Amino acid sequence: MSLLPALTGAFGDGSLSVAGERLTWDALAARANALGRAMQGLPAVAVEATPTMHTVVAVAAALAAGVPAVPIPPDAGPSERDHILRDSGAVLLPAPSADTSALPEPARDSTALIIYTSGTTGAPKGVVMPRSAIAAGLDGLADAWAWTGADTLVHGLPLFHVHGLVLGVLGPLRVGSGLVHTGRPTPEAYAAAKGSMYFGVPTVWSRVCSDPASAAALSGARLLVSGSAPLAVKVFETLQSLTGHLPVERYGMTETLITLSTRFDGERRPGWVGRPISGVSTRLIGDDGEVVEHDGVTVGELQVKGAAMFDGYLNRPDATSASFDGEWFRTGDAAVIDADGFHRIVGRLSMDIIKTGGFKVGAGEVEAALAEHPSVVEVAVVGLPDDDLGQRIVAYVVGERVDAAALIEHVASTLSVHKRPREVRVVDALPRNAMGKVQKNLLR
Ligand code: MLC
Ligand code: AMP
Repeated sequence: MSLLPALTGAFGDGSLSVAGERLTWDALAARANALGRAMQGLPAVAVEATPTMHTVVAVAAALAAGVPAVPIPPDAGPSERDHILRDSGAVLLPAPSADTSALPEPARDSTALIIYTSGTTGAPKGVVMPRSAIAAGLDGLADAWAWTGADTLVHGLPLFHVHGLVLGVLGPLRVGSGLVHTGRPTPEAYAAAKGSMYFGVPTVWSRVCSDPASAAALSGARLLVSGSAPLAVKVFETLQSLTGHLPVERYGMTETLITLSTRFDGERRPGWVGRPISGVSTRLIGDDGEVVEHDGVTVGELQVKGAAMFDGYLNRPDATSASFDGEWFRTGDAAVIDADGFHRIVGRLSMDIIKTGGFKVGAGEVEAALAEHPSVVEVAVVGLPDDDLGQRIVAYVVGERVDAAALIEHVASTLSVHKRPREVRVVDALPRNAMGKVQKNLLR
């Protein structure tokens, strides 16, 4: 079976709509095949991943051609953009060919996407994702959510990460469901779209809860799905009372795709992310390397393995081997598993990974950008609890004549807007331990 049957005429007369532009499956396939034919032989293509049909066509074309697609956040500043282009070797999109016929299916194990993700320090790493992983990951979700061609998926998530791009675009292209991408994930746009399945990060669901009229309009849907960050129990319960739906919560990572989810036909428990999707196994490892009991209370590092695994970090064999314990991928998330196999994510092992609005941001990357600024002598960046964003980025700065707005703008314009601190707090000194290491737990 091809990775994306939508590009080979398998689904008849369905359609998708992205930010107001509609295409039938046939028209999408024609555009993707024409552009893909012109891409053949390129090392990788960079796609300026605006929330538009152009992005969907370009990514579909690269997948049709078997050329790795590298989505670039459209708001990426020069240093982030230069890093991604240099590291991936991706080239700009060519002009489409006139030939719109279907391309032969590329090898199953070839690279489909290279998606950049933040670590605790340094520049983002390119996650090399093979076609086979995308097929396995999407099939697991289709099973967990009974996701079929009869569905219409609605979301407005960014198209440069796993949630919006792999689940939210390649999902419909594999399953044959309709897609309405709303451009931005606003409550009003979700309400107007009248879909059967909705995707959102917790910030989106919390904003839906603040708009009861829009929330009520989702009551006719089949499944509301949350992921990319923890869904607060309060939001889960408010969503239930306003929409009549218990949201499905799922957990994943760029490197592993979605590994855990509650099911369309199973228990949905606030604060818990369910069981492994088909083809995935998990284990919990304690501080001394021992396997932790499934008693619902003892915390360990969550490790996962399965068919939807990435091939490694591009040009970073060191980081790749450090992230595995044998065949098990170390998620860096702390979790518990109960006797029924239900998983709850209790936090991150490292304070240097911040999740803000569902975006993963490395404290070290933001600290490095701030340290370049002439007014900054020392800086430490942390994520503080935030009702809207889950965590908000806060920079503690030691410096001279610090202008908070200028520092925030400096990060927004060199990295990307979502990596900017929401707050800058000027301090006389950073708390340090006897070794001289900044004690971020004291800042939090
Ligand atoms: C503020 N703004 C600025 C700015 N400060 N613009 C330029 N420079 C500055 N310094 C602007 C913003 O661009 C925006 O403008 C407006 O102010 C509000 O900004 P915001 O507070 O950030 O809100 P918003 O943009 O609405 O973002 C909320 C959000 C977003 C939920 C829509 O965080 C989001 O899209 N999150 C999804 C992240 C995601 O998809 N993660 C998945 C990772 S994959 P304007 O004009 O644009 O409104 C993964 C695996 C898995 O995690 O499990 O799924
Ligand atoms: P990313 O690298 O952007 O793919 O982000 C992956 C991280 O998001 C995971 O390691 C988790 O910390 C977090 N995450 C994703 N889904 C959930 C969830 N449902 N609950 C809690 N954390 C989540």
